[in-house]
Amino acid sequence: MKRSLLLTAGCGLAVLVACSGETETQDIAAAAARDCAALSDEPVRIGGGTFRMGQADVYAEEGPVRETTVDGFWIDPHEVTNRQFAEFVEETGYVTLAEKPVDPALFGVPEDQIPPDMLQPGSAVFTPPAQPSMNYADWWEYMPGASWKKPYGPDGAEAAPDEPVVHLAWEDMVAYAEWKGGRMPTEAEWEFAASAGQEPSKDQPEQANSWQGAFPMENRETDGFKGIAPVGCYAPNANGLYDMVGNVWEVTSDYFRPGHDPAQRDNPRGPAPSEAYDPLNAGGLEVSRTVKGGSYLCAPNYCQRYRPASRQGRDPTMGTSNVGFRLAYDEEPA
Ligand SMILES: [Ca+2]
Ligand SMILES: [Ca+2]
Repeated sequence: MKRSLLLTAGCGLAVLVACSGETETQDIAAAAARDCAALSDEPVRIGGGTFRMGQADVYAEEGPVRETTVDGFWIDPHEVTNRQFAEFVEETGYVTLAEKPVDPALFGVPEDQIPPDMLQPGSAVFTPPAQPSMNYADWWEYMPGASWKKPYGPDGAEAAPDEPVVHLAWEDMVAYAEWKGGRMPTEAEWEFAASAGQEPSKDQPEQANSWQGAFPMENRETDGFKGIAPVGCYAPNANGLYDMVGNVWEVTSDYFRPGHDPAQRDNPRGPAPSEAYDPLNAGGLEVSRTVKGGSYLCAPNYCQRYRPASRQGRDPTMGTSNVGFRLAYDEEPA
């Protein structure tokens, strides 16, 4: 686990030590303006098929486009919610990585050089900068006390039951998957389910929560949400899946490398760990996993990743306030 530097993920990345500005809060008034449905948790069957995976006209890491075949599977209809994760924690007593003290030895520097806050349990919270900036270090703050239970930090609101669970490390997601009888989806499965037969587009979608206005200073909230939205506030895609192109990024099982291997076309599983590389987590102690679909922080001027083909690497050892997940299943869940 490496908490000193950053972690990748999202429309930006990284954590940092110091930061100023106002911490994000859920916009209750805006949330009430949308009609958010109470969704079923029942996984959706995705029949196998062949599709054109990747996108050629936005970011280089999303190509090359190639015909890709995926076997059938089941997938959660929405991002795993705080309500669902709480059931797991109540039954098992599980404690997430963000809730545990940090081992100073993991930083690789003398302990007196480590900011004390970085040794406390916590996670990375998006915090709008006080001044215009395009440096992600200015809007990610390592916040002691932030965790899935307190996504905005110790002084913020409790986790809302119908919002996606965030601030989880890879191992936390895998623990939940094992308890639930599912697994993390591959990138190809996720993208096949998200694209749902539609042609790739560069347009900002209305089908999920993203960012309208000039990130990171101007959030117009014309989609109804300043921060995370509960699941089910936007129309599902043609497969009946919600929030595939926004709200929170979703972690897949593939290790990350910029660009796709054109030879991997039959149920691809991404690069081997030794072949993986994430330029945004180059010094990480563990290999980045691939995250998909963008988040509420993706805006036209900064992160046009509110699309099925979008992908970034993500340090598996730490969570943030804009990354979640959903499960896949090989057999119809009981
Ligand atoms: Ca929004
Ligand atoms: Ca999502």
